[in-house]
Amino acid sequence: MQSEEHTLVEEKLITDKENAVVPEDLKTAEMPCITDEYEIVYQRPKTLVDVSMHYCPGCAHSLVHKLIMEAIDELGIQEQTIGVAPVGCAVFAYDYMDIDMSEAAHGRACAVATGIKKLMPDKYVFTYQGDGDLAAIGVAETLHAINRGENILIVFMNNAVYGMTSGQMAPTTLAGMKTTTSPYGRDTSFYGFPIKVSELIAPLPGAFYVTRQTVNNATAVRKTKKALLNAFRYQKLKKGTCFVEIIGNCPSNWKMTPVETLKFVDDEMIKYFPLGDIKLPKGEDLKNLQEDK
Ligand SMILES: Cc1ncc(C[n+]2csc(CCOP(=O)(O)OP(=O)(O)O)c2C)c(N)n1
Ligand code: SF4
Ligand SMILES: [Mg+2]
Repeated sequence: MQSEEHTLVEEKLITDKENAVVPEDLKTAEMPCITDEYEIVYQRPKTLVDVSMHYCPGCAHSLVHKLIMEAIDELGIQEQTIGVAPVGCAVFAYDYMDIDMSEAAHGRACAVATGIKKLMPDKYVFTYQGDGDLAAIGVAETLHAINRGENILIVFMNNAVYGMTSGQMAPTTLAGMKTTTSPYGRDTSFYGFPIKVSELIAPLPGAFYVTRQTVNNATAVRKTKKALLNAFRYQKLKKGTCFVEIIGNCPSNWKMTPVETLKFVDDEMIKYFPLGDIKLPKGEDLKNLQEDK
């Protein structure tokens, strides 16, 4: 948390450059007090609405929203993009994404996205869905949309639980993982095994690009951003569905601190859900991409 004094100095630097005063204890030899001397290296993407989000502290949803919006900004496709929000913790995604968006009933995002894309084939259409939404109630819509090769992007947030409804077991809950409906840990002899959705859908002929990423460290965040950028770009080719699975977290329902969840992703989640590209487009499929943004 910033001290009151520090905040005041920052305000001074921004609003009153000529007369800005830096207290002795904040001064360093290298510290210029004119903001024009700084190069801007990071800014909130303009497509990400400047409001507080409702997510719990440390939740990956907010970070992934930002990455999607950065990708849209960088590709300059804000006006041409339509998103479909899920039912789940990200149900209010449309409050944060300054693009055209539609809500879908629980699990039906791929069906809604299909309708939108068929009516407006030149738009960039994506769904944003949790594991309960996509892999449980929505598994039929998801498989059929991909099998039809719908030219949409599916962003699949896998946090291994039903976050919004207080942490029930999801199709992706790890073996042994405690949830509110598996309080002694998921017993696979009773509940079955966690589904690897990316591996399940990759063999479908309609799947064009399938990758699994995470966001628990800076390198992973950059890779996820690249995957999202590629997935949006590939949509122009009209060759099939792009599927970007992102291993997220849920500090509140995993009963961990945000930092502990990052370690859990490394130690447990990505052991069962290995990261990387599962299906890549063939070179010849990409030959028309260069002229596109
Ligand atoms: C038809 C229907 N069934 C059940 C629910 C209750 N419900 C709301 S969100 C949710 C699960 C969300 O989990 P997930 O998709 O993994 O999203 P997360 O909150 O973890 O991001 C459920 C079962 C609902 N809203 N509608
Ligand atoms: S309950 Fe879990 S998934 Fe939902 S906002 Fe909180 S941390 Fe994120
Ligand atoms: Mg979930």
